[in-house]
Amino acid sequence: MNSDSLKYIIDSNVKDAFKQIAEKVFHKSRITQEEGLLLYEKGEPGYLGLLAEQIKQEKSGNEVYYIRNFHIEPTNICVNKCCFCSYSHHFSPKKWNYSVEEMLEIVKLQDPEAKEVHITGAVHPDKDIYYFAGLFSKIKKLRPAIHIKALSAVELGYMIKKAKMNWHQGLKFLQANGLDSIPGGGAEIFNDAIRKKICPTKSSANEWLEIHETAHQMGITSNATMLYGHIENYRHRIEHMQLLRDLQDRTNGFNAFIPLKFKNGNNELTGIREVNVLEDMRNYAVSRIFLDNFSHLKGYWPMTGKPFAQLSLSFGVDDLDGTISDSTQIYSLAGSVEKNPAMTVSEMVELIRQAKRVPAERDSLYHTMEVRNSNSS
Ligand code: V47
Ligand code: SF4
Repeated sequence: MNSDSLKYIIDSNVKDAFKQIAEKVFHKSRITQEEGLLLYEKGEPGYLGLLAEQIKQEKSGNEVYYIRNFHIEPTNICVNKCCFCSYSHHFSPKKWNYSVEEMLEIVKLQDPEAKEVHITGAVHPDKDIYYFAGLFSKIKKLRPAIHIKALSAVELGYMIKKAKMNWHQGLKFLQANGLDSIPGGGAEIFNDAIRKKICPTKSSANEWLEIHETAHQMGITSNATMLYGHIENYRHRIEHMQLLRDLQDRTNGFNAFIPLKFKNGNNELTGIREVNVLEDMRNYAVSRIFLDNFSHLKGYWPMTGKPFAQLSLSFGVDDLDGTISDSTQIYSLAGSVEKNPAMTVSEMVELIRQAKRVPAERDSLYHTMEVRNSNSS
Protein backbone atom coordinates (compact mmCIF):
# COMPACT_ATOMS: atom_id res chain seq x y z
CA MET A 1 0.00 0.00 0.00
CA ASN A 2 1.43 3.40 -0.88
CA SER A 3 0.48 6.91 -1.84
CA ASP A 4 -0.21 5.73 -5.44
CA SER A 5 -3.23 3.82 -4.13
CA LEU A 6 -4.44 6.98 -2.46
CA LYS A 7 -3.95 8.93 -5.68
CA TYR A 8 -6.08 6.30 -7.36
CA ILE A 9 -8.96 7.16 -5.00
CA ILE A 10 -8.48 10.85 -5.64
CA ASP A 11 -8.56 10.26 -9.40
CA SER A 12 -11.42 7.76 -9.35
CA ASN A 13 -15.11 8.49 -9.24
CA VAL A 14 -15.81 7.98 -5.52
CA LYS A 15 -18.15 10.55 -4.02
CA ASP A 16 -16.78 14.09 -3.80
CA ALA A 17 -16.69 14.20 -0.01
CA PHE A 18 -14.60 11.03 0.17
CA LYS A 19 -12.34 12.36 -2.55
CA GLN A 20 -11.82 15.56 -0.57
CA ILE A 21 -10.96 13.63 2.58
CA ALA A 22 -8.47 11.50 0.64
CA GLU A 23 -6.93 14.70 -0.72
CA LYS A 24 -6.62 16.12 2.76
CA VAL A 25 -4.88 12.98 3.98
CA PHE A 26 -2.60 13.02 0.96
CA HIS A 27 -1.66 16.64 1.62
CA LYS A 28 -1.37 16.04 5.39
CA SER A 29 -4.12 18.44 6.28
CA ARG A 30 -6.62 18.04 9.07
CA ILE A 31 -10.16 16.68 8.67
CA THR A 32 -13.17 18.34 10.30
CA GLN A 33 -15.61 16.84 12.79
CA GLU A 34 -18.23 16.50 10.03
CA GLU A 35 -15.74 14.64 7.85
CA GLY A 36 -14.88 12.39 10.79
CA LEU A 37 -18.58 11.63 11.20
CA LEU A 38 -18.94 10.85 7.51
CA LEU A 39 -16.05 8.39 7.77
CA TYR A 40 -17.71 6.67 10.72
CA GLU A 41 -21.13 6.56 9.07
CA LYS A 42 -20.32 5.83 5.44
CA GLY A 43 -16.62 5.02 4.98
CA GLU A 44 -16.13 1.46 3.72
CA PRO A 45 -13.33 -0.56 5.35
CA GLY A 46 -10.98 -0.74 2.34
CA TYR A 47 -11.06 3.03 1.89
CA LEU A 48 -10.59 3.70 5.62
CA GLY A 49 -7.69 1.24 5.82
CA LEU A 50 -5.98 2.90 2.88
CA LEU A 51 -6.18 6.38 4.41
CA ALA A 52 -5.12 5.20 7.86
CA GLU A 53 -2.21 3.28 6.35
CA GLN A 54 -1.02 6.37 4.50
CA ILE A 55 -0.82 8.28 7.80
CA LYS A 56 0.76 5.36 9.65
CA GLN A 57 3.44 5.08 6.93
CA GLU A 58 4.25 8.78 7.20
CA LYS A 59 4.60 8.58 10.97
CA SER A 60 6.37 5.27 11.53
CA GLY A 61 6.96 3.63 8.15
CA ASN A 62 6.54 -0.13 8.23
CA GLU A 63 7.64 -0.43 11.84
CA VAL A 64 5.36 -1.68 14.59
CA TYR A 65 6.38 -0.99 18.16
CA TYR A 66 6.24 -3.11 21.28
CA ILE A 67 7.75 -2.87 24.75
CA ARG A 68 8.87 -5.36 27.38
CA ASN A 69 6.53 -4.49 30.22
CA PHE A 70 4.36 -5.75 33.03
CA HIS A 71 1.46 -4.40 35.05
CA ILE A 72 0.78 -4.10 38.75
CA GLU A 73 -2.86 -3.71 39.74
CA PRO A 74 -2.61 -2.73 43.42
CA THR A 75 -6.27 -3.30 44.29
CA ASN A 76 -9.73 -3.76 42.84
CA ILE A 77 -11.53 -2.22 45.81
CA CYS A 78 -13.11 0.92 44.41
CA VAL A 79 -14.98 3.94 45.71
CA ASN A 80 -16.67 4.16 42.30
CA LYS A 81 -19.04 1.73 40.63
CA CYS A 82 -18.83 2.31 36.89
CA CYS A 83 -21.49 0.37 34.98
CA PHE A 84 -19.05 -1.02 32.40
CA CYS A 85 -16.46 -2.26 34.88
CA SER A 86 -16.09 -5.98 35.57
CA TYR A 87 -12.84 -5.47 37.41
CA SER A 88 -13.82 -3.69 40.63
CA HIS A 89 -14.82 -5.61 43.76
CA HIS A 90 -18.47 -4.72 43.06
CA PHE A 91 -18.59 -7.26 40.20
CA SER A 92 -15.43 -9.32 40.18
CA PRO A 93 -15.50 -12.74 41.86
CA LYS A 94 -12.05 -11.85 43.28
CA LYS A 95 -11.10 -9.08 45.67
CA TRP A 96 -7.52 -8.02 46.32
CA ASN A 97 -5.54 -5.26 48.00
CA TYR A 98 -1.75 -5.70 47.86
CA SER A 99 0.66 -4.30 50.40
CA VAL A 100 3.74 -2.40 49.22
CA GLU A 101 5.86 -5.44 50.14
CA GLU A 102 3.72 -7.75 48.00
CA MET A 103 4.07 -5.41 45.03
CA LEU A 104 7.85 -5.22 45.47
CA GLU A 105 7.87 -9.04 45.36
CA ILE A 106 6.01 -8.86 42.03
CA VAL A 107 8.67 -6.45 40.71
CA LYS A 108 11.47 -8.81 41.82
CA LEU A 109 9.88 -11.77 40.04
CA GLN A 110 9.38 -9.99 36.73
CA ASP A 111 11.47 -10.08 33.56
CA PRO A 112 14.79 -8.37 34.40
CA GLU A 113 14.76 -6.97 30.85
CA ALA A 114 11.39 -5.23 31.30
CA LYS A 115 11.59 -1.51 30.56
CA GLU A 116 8.27 -0.40 32.01
CA VAL A 117 5.89 -1.12 34.85
CA HIS A 118 2.29 0.02 34.30
CA ILE A 119 0.62 0.57 37.68
CA THR A 120 -3.10 1.22 37.75
CA GLY A 121 -6.14 -0.19 39.47
CA ALA A 122 -9.21 0.84 41.36
CA VAL A 123 -9.68 3.99 43.43
CA HIS A 124 -9.14 2.62 46.93
CA PRO A 125 -10.40 4.89 49.75
CA ASP A 126 -7.21 4.51 51.83
CA LYS A 127 -4.38 4.24 49.32
CA ASP A 128 -3.25 7.85 49.35
CA ILE A 129 -0.61 9.91 47.57
CA TYR A 130 1.99 9.13 50.28
CA TYR A 131 1.38 5.40 49.88
CA PHE A 132 2.01 5.58 46.12
CA ALA A 133 5.02 7.88 46.54
CA GLY A 134 6.49 5.28 48.91
CA LEU A 135 5.75 2.48 46.45
CA PHE A 136 7.34 4.30 43.51
CA SER A 137 10.51 5.27 45.37
CA LYS A 138 10.96 1.67 46.58
CA ILE A 139 10.49 0.31 43.06
CA LYS A 140 13.11 2.78 41.79
CA LYS A 141 15.51 1.61 44.50
CA LEU A 142 15.06 -1.98 43.37
CA ARG A 143 15.19 -1.21 39.64
CA PRO A 144 16.51 2.31 39.00
CA ALA A 145 16.19 2.04 35.20
CA ILE A 146 12.56 0.97 35.07
CA HIS A 147 10.02 3.49 33.76
CA ILE A 148 7.00 3.91 36.04
CA LYS A 149 3.85 4.64 34.05
CA ALA A 150 1.25 4.90 36.76
CA LEU A 151 -2.11 6.12 38.01
CA SER A 152 -4.93 7.14 35.72
CA ALA A 153 -6.18 10.72 36.01
CA VAL A 154 -9.13 9.33 37.98
CA GLU A 155 -6.85 7.77 40.62
CA LEU A 156 -4.68 10.89 40.60
CA GLY A 157 -7.64 13.24 40.95
CA TYR A 158 -8.93 11.38 43.98
CA MET A 159 -5.64 11.23 45.88
CA ILE A 160 -4.44 14.74 45.01
CA LYS A 161 -7.70 16.30 46.18
CA LYS A 162 -7.63 14.20 49.34
CA ALA A 163 -4.10 15.47 50.06
CA LYS A 164 -5.40 19.04 49.62
CA MET A 165 -2.83 19.74 46.92
CA ASN A 166 -3.42 21.28 43.50
CA TRP A 167 -2.71 19.20 40.35
CA HIS A 168 0.76 20.68 39.95
CA GLN A 169 1.76 20.06 43.58
CA GLY A 170 0.44 16.49 43.57
CA LEU A 171 2.10 15.57 40.30
CA LYS A 172 5.38 17.24 41.34
CA PHE A 173 5.40 15.20 44.56
CA LEU A 174 4.79 11.92 42.71
CA GLN A 175 7.33 12.82 40.03
CA ALA A 176 9.96 13.50 42.69
CA ASN A 177 9.27 10.00 44.02
CA GLY A 178 9.58 8.19 40.72
CA LEU A 179 6.47 8.72 38.58
CA ASP A 180 7.61 8.96 34.94
CA SER A 181 4.43 9.05 32.87
CA ILE A 182 0.66 8.64 33.11
CA PRO A 183 -1.47 5.94 31.45
CA GLY A 184 -4.57 6.84 29.50
CA GLY A 185 -7.30 5.28 31.63
CA GLY A 186 -10.38 6.97 33.04
CA ALA A 187 -11.17 9.05 29.96
CA GLU A 188 -14.07 6.78 28.95
CA ILE A 189 -16.26 9.18 26.91
CA PHE A 190 -15.96 12.88 27.75
CA ASN A 191 -19.61 13.72 26.97
CA ASP A 192 -21.23 14.70 30.28
CA ALA A 193 -24.59 13.03 29.70
CA ILE A 194 -23.04 9.69 28.73
CA ARG A 195 -20.54 9.93 31.57
CA LYS A 196 -23.39 10.48 34.04
CA LYS A 197 -24.99 7.27 32.83
CA ILE A 198 -21.99 4.96 32.67
CA CYS A 199 -19.73 6.28 35.44
CA PRO A 200 -21.75 8.78 37.50
CA THR A 201 -19.36 9.07 40.46
CA LYS A 202 -16.16 9.20 38.48
CA SER A 203 -14.27 12.49 38.17
CA SER A 204 -15.33 14.75 35.34
CA ALA A 205 -13.99 14.99 31.83
CA ASN A 206 -12.65 18.46 32.64
CA GLU A 207 -10.67 17.11 35.56
CA TRP A 208 -9.18 14.35 33.35
CA LEU A 209 -8.15 16.93 30.75
CA GLU A 210 -6.76 19.37 33.33
CA ILE A 211 -4.62 16.71 35.01
CA HIS A 212 -3.14 15.59 31.69
CA GLU A 213 -2.53 19.19 30.60
CA THR A 214 -0.79 20.01 33.88
CA ALA A 215 1.33 16.86 33.60
CA HIS A 216 2.36 17.73 30.04
CA GLN A 217 3.38 21.25 31.11
CA MET A 218 5.70 19.64 33.67
CA GLY A 219 7.28 17.27 31.16
CA ILE A 220 5.27 14.22 32.25
CA THR A 221 3.92 12.61 29.09
CA SER A 222 0.78 10.50 29.01
CA ASN A 223 -1.59 8.40 26.94
CA ALA A 224 -5.24 8.94 26.10
CA THR A 225 -7.98 6.32 25.83
CA MET A 226 -11.57 6.23 24.62
CA LEU A 227 -14.05 3.58 25.74
CA TYR A 228 -16.35 2.87 22.78
CA GLY A 229 -19.11 0.47 21.79
CA HIS A 230 -21.52 0.93 24.71
CA ILE A 231 -24.22 3.65 24.72
CA GLU A 232 -22.29 6.42 22.98
CA ASN A 233 -22.76 7.39 19.35
CA TYR A 234 -20.30 8.44 16.65
CA ARG A 235 -20.71 12.14 17.43
CA HIS A 236 -19.68 11.51 21.06
CA ARG A 237 -16.55 9.72 19.83
CA ILE A 238 -15.65 12.56 17.47
CA GLU A 239 -16.22 15.18 20.20
CA HIS A 240 -14.05 13.12 22.56
CA MET A 241 -11.25 13.05 20.02
CA GLN A 242 -11.67 16.75 19.28
CA LEU A 243 -10.91 17.57 22.93
CA LEU A 244 -7.83 15.36 22.78
CA ARG A 245 -6.68 16.88 19.48
CA ASP A 246 -7.05 20.39 20.93
CA LEU A 247 -5.09 19.47 24.06
CA GLN A 248 -2.36 17.83 21.98
CA ASP A 249 -2.13 21.03 19.88
CA ARG A 250 -1.44 22.95 23.08
CA THR A 251 1.05 20.58 24.74
CA ASN A 252 2.20 17.77 22.42
CA GLY A 253 2.39 15.66 25.58
CA PHE A 254 0.41 12.59 24.50
CA ASN A 255 2.43 9.59 23.40
CA ALA A 256 -0.38 7.39 22.11
CA PHE A 257 -4.12 7.12 21.63
CA ILE A 258 -5.69 3.83 22.72
CA PRO A 259 -9.27 2.99 21.72
CA LEU A 260 -10.72 0.53 24.27
CA LYS A 261 -13.64 -1.58 23.08
CA PHE A 262 -16.35 -2.12 25.68
CA LYS A 263 -16.38 -5.79 26.78
CA ASN A 264 -19.66 -6.95 28.23
CA GLY A 265 -18.66 -9.79 30.55
CA ASN A 266 -20.03 -9.59 34.09
CA ASN A 267 -20.87 -5.93 34.54
CA GLU A 268 -23.95 -3.72 34.68
CA LEU A 269 -23.97 -3.25 30.91
CA THR A 270 -23.86 -6.98 30.17
CA GLY A 271 -27.09 -6.65 28.15
CA ILE A 272 -25.34 -4.53 25.51
CA ARG A 273 -24.04 -6.51 22.56
CA GLU A 274 -20.32 -5.97 21.86
CA VAL A 275 -19.56 -4.25 18.55
CA ASN A 276 -18.09 -6.41 15.80
CA VAL A 277 -14.58 -6.48 14.43
CA LEU A 278 -15.41 -4.27 11.44
CA GLU A 279 -16.53 -1.60 13.88
CA ASP A 280 -13.25 -2.00 15.78
CA MET A 281 -11.23 -1.57 12.60
CA ARG A 282 -13.36 1.40 11.52
CA ASN A 283 -12.74 3.00 14.90
CA TYR A 284 -8.97 2.49 14.65
CA ALA A 285 -8.91 3.96 11.14
CA VAL A 286 -11.10 6.99 11.91
CA SER A 287 -9.10 7.80 15.03
CA ARG A 288 -5.82 7.48 13.06
CA ILE A 289 -7.17 9.90 10.47
CA PHE A 290 -8.79 12.35 12.89
CA LEU A 291 -5.96 12.55 15.44
CA ASP A 292 -3.38 13.84 12.99
CA ASN A 293 -1.22 15.25 15.80
CA PHE A 294 -0.86 11.94 17.70
CA SER A 295 2.30 10.07 16.76
CA HIS A 296 1.07 6.63 17.81
CA LEU A 297 -2.10 4.56 17.78
CA LYS A 298 -2.05 1.60 20.14
CA GLY A 299 -3.87 -1.69 19.53
CA TYR A 300 -4.08 -3.17 22.99
CA TRP A 301 -3.88 -6.90 22.27
CA PRO A 302 -5.07 -8.23 25.68
CA MET A 303 -8.38 -6.57 24.76
CA THR A 304 -8.61 -7.38 21.02
CA GLY A 305 -6.95 -10.80 21.10
CA LYS A 306 -3.88 -11.56 18.97
CA PRO A 307 -5.50 -12.14 15.52
CA PHE A 308 -7.43 -8.86 15.59
CA ALA A 309 -4.34 -7.06 16.87
CA GLN A 310 -2.60 -8.25 13.69
CA LEU A 311 -5.51 -7.04 11.57
CA SER A 312 -5.47 -3.63 13.28
CA LEU A 313 -1.99 -3.07 11.81
CA SER A 314 -3.75 -2.50 8.47
CA PHE A 315 -6.04 0.15 10.00
CA GLY A 316 -3.50 2.64 11.34
CA VAL A 317 -2.21 0.89 14.48
CA ASP A 318 1.57 1.15 14.88
CA ASP A 319 1.99 -0.05 18.47
CA LEU A 320 0.93 -3.27 20.18
CA ASP A 321 1.80 -2.28 23.77
CA GLY A 322 3.82 -5.06 25.32
CA THR A 323 4.72 -8.49 26.55
CA ILE A 324 2.46 -7.94 29.64
CA SER A 325 3.57 -11.10 31.41
CA ASP A 326 0.09 -12.16 32.56
CA SER A 327 -0.10 -9.28 34.97
CA THR A 328 -3.41 -7.57 34.14
CA GLN A 329 -6.96 -8.72 34.77
CA ILE A 330 -9.02 -5.78 33.51
CA TYR A 331 -9.92 -7.47 30.22
CA SER A 332 -9.92 -11.12 31.27
CA LEU A 333 -12.50 -10.26 33.95
CA ALA A 334 -14.59 -8.49 31.29
CA GLY A 335 -14.60 -11.58 29.05
CA SER A 336 -11.60 -11.13 26.73
CA VAL A 337 -10.39 -14.25 24.89
CA GLU A 338 -6.92 -13.56 26.34
CA LYS A 339 -7.45 -15.09 29.77
CA ASN A 340 -3.79 -14.87 30.83
CA PRO A 341 -2.26 -12.25 28.55
CA ALA A 342 1.46 -12.81 28.08
CA MET A 343 3.73 -12.86 25.05
CA THR A 344 7.40 -13.59 24.78
CA VAL A 345 9.45 -11.24 22.64
CA SER A 346 9.77 -13.93 19.96
CA GLU A 347 6.00 -14.40 19.85
CA MET A 348 5.51 -10.65 19.53
CA VAL A 349 8.12 -10.45 16.76
CA GLU A 350 6.47 -13.36 14.91
CA LEU A 351 3.01 -11.82 15.27
CA ILE A 352 4.20 -8.53 13.77
CA ARG A 353 6.16 -10.21 10.99
CA GLN A 354 3.16 -12.33 9.99
CA ALA A 355 1.40 -9.02 9.29
CA LYS A 356 4.34 -8.12 6.98
CA ARG A 357 5.57 -5.37 9.29
CA VAL A 358 8.90 -4.72 10.95
CA PRO A 359 8.98 -5.29 14.73
CA ALA A 360 10.68 -2.48 16.65
CA GLU A 361 11.27 -2.72 20.37
CA ARG A 362 10.72 0.65 22.03
CA ASP A 363 11.02 2.27 25.43
CA SER A 364 8.13 4.06 27.13
CA LEU A 365 8.80 7.31 25.25
CA TYR A 366 8.98 5.56 21.87
CA HIS A 367 12.72 5.65 21.48
CA THR A 368 13.57 2.65 19.33
CA MET A 369 15.74 0.10 21.15
CA GLU A 370 16.04 -2.52 18.44
CA VAL A 371 14.58 -2.91 14.98
CA ARG A 372 14.20 -6.56 14.03
CA ASN A 373 14.29 -6.60 10.26
CA SER A 374 13.84 -9.92 8.51
CA ASN A 375 17.53 -10.83 8.81
CA SER A 376 17.62 -10.64 12.58
CA SER A 377 16.11 -13.24 14.91
O1 V47 B 1 -10.49 3.48 32.10
C1 V47 B 1 -12.77 -0.97 32.16
C2 V47 B 1 -11.36 0.40 30.56
C3 V47 B 1 -9.51 1.40 31.34
C4 V47 B 1 -13.84 -2.21 30.72
O2 V47 B 1 -2.10 3.95 28.87
C5 V47 B 1 -12.93 -1.41 30.03
O3 V47 B 1 -0.92 2.39 27.92
C6 V47 B 1 -13.58 -2.33 28.07
O4 V47 B 1 -6.67 2.73 30.55
N1 V47 B 1 -14.51 -3.12 28.66
C7 V47 B 1 -8.22 1.13 32.09
N2 V47 B 1 -12.79 -1.47 28.72
C8 V47 B 1 -7.15 0.53 31.19
C9 V47 B 1 -6.37 1.57 30.46
C10 V47 B 1 -5.21 1.21 29.62
C11 V47 B 1 -5.12 -0.05 29.05
C12 V47 B 1 -4.01 -0.36 28.29
C13 V47 B 1 -2.98 0.55 28.11
C14 V47 B 1 -3.08 1.81 28.68
C15 V47 B 1 -1.97 2.78 28.49
C16 V47 B 1 -4.20 2.16 29.44
O5 V47 B 1 -10.08 0.15 31.00
C17 V47 B 1 -10.62 2.11 32.04
C18 V47 B 1 -11.79 1.74 31.13
O6 V47 B 1 -11.86 2.64 30.04
N3 V47 B 1 -12.31 -0.65 30.94
N4 V47 B 1 -13.71 -1.94 32.04
C19 V47 B 1 -14.66 -3.09 29.98
N5 V47 B 1 -15.59 -3.85 30.55
FE1 SF4 C 1 -13.38 1.79 39.79
FE2 SF4 C 1 -12.02 2.21 37.53
FE3 SF4 C 1 -13.78 0.20 37.68
FE4 SF4 C 1 -14.66 2.70 37.64
S1 SF4 C 1 -13.52 1.66 35.95
S2 SF4 C 1 -15.36 1.08 39.05
S3 SF4 C 1 -13.07 3.78 38.74
S4 SF4 C 1 -11.92 0.37 38.85
